[in-house]
Amino acid sequence: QELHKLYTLVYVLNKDKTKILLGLKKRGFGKGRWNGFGGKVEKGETIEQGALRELKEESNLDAKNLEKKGVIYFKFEGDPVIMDVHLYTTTDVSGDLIETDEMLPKWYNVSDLPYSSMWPDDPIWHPWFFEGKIFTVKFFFKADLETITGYKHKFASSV
Ligand code: 6U4
Ligand code: NA
Ligand code: NA
Repeated sequence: QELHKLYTLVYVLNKDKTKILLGLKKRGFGKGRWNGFGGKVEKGETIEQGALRELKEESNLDAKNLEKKGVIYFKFEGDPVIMDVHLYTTTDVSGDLIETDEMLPKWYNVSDLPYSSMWPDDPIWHPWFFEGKIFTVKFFFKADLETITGYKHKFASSV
């Protein structure tokens, strides 16, 4: 029996898409790793509302519009829960970027991302993302949260 839990992940890019805003996660799941902004979708909100809320909570930024880019599924050995991470991007944000209890934000050149301190699946799907593809992918991890034992992906026209 599979149990799915909904999460969001927002990648904020600058207008010419040469820079990406990442946050160093200061607590909880993925602590010590650089990733996009996001979290659990709460009861009573849509996935997109959850994405906007988490972006705001974690960076203080408001996004005008989000573009859906994919869904990344994570299965960890020994855990019945599948994480469904809904991936969005935006180049249109307003407000003052701040460090929060959860995230230390930093702009990176997309050509120079800190992959050794990111989730190990990121270098696999980033090329698809940066080529503008829409995709679904499922990653199978060992319980160590570090080792990928396999993945399956598909490209789509929408997700
Ligand atoms: P709390 O502390 O309960 O408020 P919450 O912010 O709701 O937590 P969190 O931060 O645990 O949820 O959610 C996990 C976040 O990590 C989501 O934004 C998805 C993101 N994430 C998970 N796997 C990722 C991966 N491989 N690469 C990545 N982000 C990932 O960049
Ligand atoms: Na989060
Ligand atoms: Na949350």
